Amino acid sequence: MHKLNLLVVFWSLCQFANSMSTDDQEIGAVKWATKFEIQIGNKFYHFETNKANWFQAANHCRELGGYLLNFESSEEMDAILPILPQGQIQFWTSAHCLSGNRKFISVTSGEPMPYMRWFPNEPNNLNNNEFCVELRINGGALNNIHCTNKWTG
Ligand SMILES: [Ca+2]
Repeated sequence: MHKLNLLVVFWSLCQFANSMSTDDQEIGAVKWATKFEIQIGNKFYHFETNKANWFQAANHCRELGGYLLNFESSEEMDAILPILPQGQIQFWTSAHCLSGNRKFISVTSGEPMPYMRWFPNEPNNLNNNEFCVELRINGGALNNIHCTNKWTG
């Protein structure tokens, strides 16, 4: 586990969704074990402690061979939350509405987000300028927020 040395940071939360056959999955597991060290079901996860805005986080996940995280179900969200570093921490998710129609699309799949657990009164689109979606560990829910936010601690 990485040492937490900042109170508020935006971190990247990448996934590698494994849709290969069982044999290939084992090979995939070895191949990805060092980069995507958390496995739940057939998905591998990795989080980064480098601060990044949403665009940087999305690109960084692609560089690693993964994508920013999609929550596909309530169960997946409940499973990953206790594993992540706890505190006033925000992780970027793959959800955005940059196309301007206020529909939240996954940059990972290009499809509407399969599951979104919002904080009460979210998504509020404060100042008409919140096009990306963060996961806040405190409260364990989603909030839409400015895509270029990059807290400096
Ligand atoms: Ca918001």
